[in-house]
Amino acid sequence: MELLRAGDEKIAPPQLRPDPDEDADRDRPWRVVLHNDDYTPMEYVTKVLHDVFKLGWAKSVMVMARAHASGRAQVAVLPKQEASERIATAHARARGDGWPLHFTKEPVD
Ligand code: TYC
Repeated sequence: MELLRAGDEKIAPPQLRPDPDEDADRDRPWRVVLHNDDYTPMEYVTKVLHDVFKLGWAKSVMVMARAHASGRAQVAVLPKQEASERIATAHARARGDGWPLHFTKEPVD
C-alpha cells in the first residue's frame, strides 16, 4: 500500500500548538471583577472574597463595599486559568446557596 503520495510533503502538518496569539493572551494578566446585586448579603460576599480569592478580611470588606457603592470592584489580577477557576468556584458556591453573586474577568491592558 502506498503510504506517501507525490505532493503529500507539501501539506502543512497539523499545528500542535494553537495560534501563538492565544498563548500571548493566556499569559496576559486578567482582572477579576465583582459586580453588585440587590440580593446577596454583604457578609456572604465578604466571605467568598476571603475564602475563594484569598483576600484578607479587611480587604474583602473593602472590595465588597466598593462593589456595593460603585456597581463593581476589582478583586484580583491573576493568570487567566486561575481567574477562571476561582470565578467558577465562587459561582458554584453562590448558586448552591441560592445567591446571584457575579464575577467576570477581563484582560488588563
Ligand atoms: N448590594 C448587596 C446588598 O445590599 C451587597 C452586595 C455587595 C452584593 C457587593 C454584591 O458584589 C456585591 N445586600
